[in-house]
Amino acid sequence: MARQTIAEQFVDILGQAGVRRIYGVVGDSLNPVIDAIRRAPGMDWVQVRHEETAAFAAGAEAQLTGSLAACAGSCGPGNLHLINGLYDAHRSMAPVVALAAQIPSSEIGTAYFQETHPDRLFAECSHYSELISHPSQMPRVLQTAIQHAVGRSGVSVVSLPGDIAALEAPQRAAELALVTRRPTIRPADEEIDALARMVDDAPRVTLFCGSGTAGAHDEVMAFAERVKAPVGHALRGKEWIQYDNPYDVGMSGLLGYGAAYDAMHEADLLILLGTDFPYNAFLPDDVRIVQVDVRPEHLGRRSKLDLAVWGDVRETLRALLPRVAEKADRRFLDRMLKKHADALTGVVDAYTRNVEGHVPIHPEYVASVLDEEADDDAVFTVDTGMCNVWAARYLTPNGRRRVIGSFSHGSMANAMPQAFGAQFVDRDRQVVSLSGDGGFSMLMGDFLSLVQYGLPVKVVLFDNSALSMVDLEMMVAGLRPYGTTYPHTDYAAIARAAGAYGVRVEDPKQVRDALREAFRHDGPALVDVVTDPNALSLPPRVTGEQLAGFALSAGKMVLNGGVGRMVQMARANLRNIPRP
Ligand SMILES: Cc1ncc(C[n+]2csc(CCOP(=O)(O)OP(=O)(O)O)c2C)c(N)n1
Repeated sequence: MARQTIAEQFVDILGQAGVRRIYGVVGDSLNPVIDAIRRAPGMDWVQVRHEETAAFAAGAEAQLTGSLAACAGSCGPGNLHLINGLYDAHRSMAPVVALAAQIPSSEIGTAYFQETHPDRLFAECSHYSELISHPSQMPRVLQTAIQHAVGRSGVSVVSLPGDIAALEAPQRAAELALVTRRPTIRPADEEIDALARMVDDAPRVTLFCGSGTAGAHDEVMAFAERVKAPVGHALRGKEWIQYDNPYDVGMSGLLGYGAAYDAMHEADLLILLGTDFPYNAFLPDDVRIVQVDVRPEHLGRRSKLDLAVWGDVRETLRALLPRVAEKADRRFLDRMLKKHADALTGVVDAYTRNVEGHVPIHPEYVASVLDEEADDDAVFTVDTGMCNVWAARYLTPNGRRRVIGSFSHGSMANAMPQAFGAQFVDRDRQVVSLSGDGGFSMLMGDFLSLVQYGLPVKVVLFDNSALSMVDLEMMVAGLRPYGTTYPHTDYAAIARAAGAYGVRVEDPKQVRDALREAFRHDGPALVDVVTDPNALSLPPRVTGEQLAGFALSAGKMVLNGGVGRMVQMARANLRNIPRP
């Protein structure tokens, strides 16, 4: 069998681990690997304009498929540009291997041209970050990197000097036994029994769900039915738990709505399911709390726990269900469902009146029309900023749609690059980027990559010429907004100049047709909707003096606003309450 170079072996092994493409920008030390990719069947090089896009794209791909994705950067500045996207992937628990090319191995430690130490730089945003300084570390180092990324769900970084990449590998890598899937984790019987006792002892139980409830919709519903528990969620739990949910009481947190906060605080027992929800100010401190999580390091770091359960949500609930007694009393649940429906109705009545006639266009109107017009299996990517609020309130999950954002890392500019990666997974699936003009312009260069690859991503730009989310933050802190505005920019014209479909929308009557037209277009499209920068979702009737303190207002709903189709669902759940 012909010998392989280290570069060829690297690409070969990534292919065995299920990687189909590597996103990045070429350069010096990376060139042997690029050449190996060019020759490797079944592996593509995806050329981006900014390496941060490469990392966001790989992270989105991994979040969509659940399997390994990859990105690469050349030595020094090339791989340094990956860092923010890698932080995001790591904190979203997306399995990604990043190749950080390194300067010639003989020069490390001499302040050589472009010298950095990626193995150190990426230590904080990875489970594993190592330098290959001798060919005989291959294939073991790459195998270990893959297994960290897949097994622990996150990022691994391999730093590889260009001279070593070009050397012959000491052995072929044909028969590596790679781990490509995580096992399920079932808690010990003692924990399950303890949890069952606590549930039986508690008259009122509330469930609060995060991204760890992915794949556990049926189990959560069955458990909620058995113990008559209201079910709230964090933003990352929304896409997995909010649909077909007769127990839904909404979302808690800074963007929260409905009765989730009340249901969590008025329970006797709160069960946190697969959530690392960071805002402990929204969690009760006088209620018994159990947390179930597949990552033991998540347990108890947000609130004091009465029981910590290390396990998958689905496995835990499957084991738990037969051991808990059915509760007959659903008064708490029904009271919370009513509270939830009332809260949403009040908000909708106060807020959505006449938005369809509002100029500049009301962003919530755009989001609600987008929700209606997008496909039932669309992938939405959502920029950090006010788009998070619109997505949380208006996108209606159904178990087939996906919503990806920078929900743990909170980086701007994530949406369009994530859409880029999501569209590579399936060119026939509708991928929609909800972009802020601040976020979009930050990595706008990679709109050119969408055009270059003919990817039919639809960018819906909430173009308010402002960094609105920060405006709001400043007001909440009692500061005068400063440094938060941009001059008006015709992004549709920029899109057309780049070779894409671009349309600018200033009249609310044109929003629906513009979206339909863009969705019909067989290629990249940008809908530049000029939106109202003052459409901050403040609670109705908030006065200036109240603003500073309103992060701690009674309902803990920092941002208030419309809630789209959720109000219908909440009302339907009320109608379905069994009559005695
Ligand atoms: C990389 C990065 N820089 C700065 C911030 C702070 N920040 C959070 S949201 C935001 C404003 C986003 O503006 P835009 O994308 O225009 O959306 P809008 O809120 O106006 O809808 C800023 C500056 C951040 N989260 N990430």
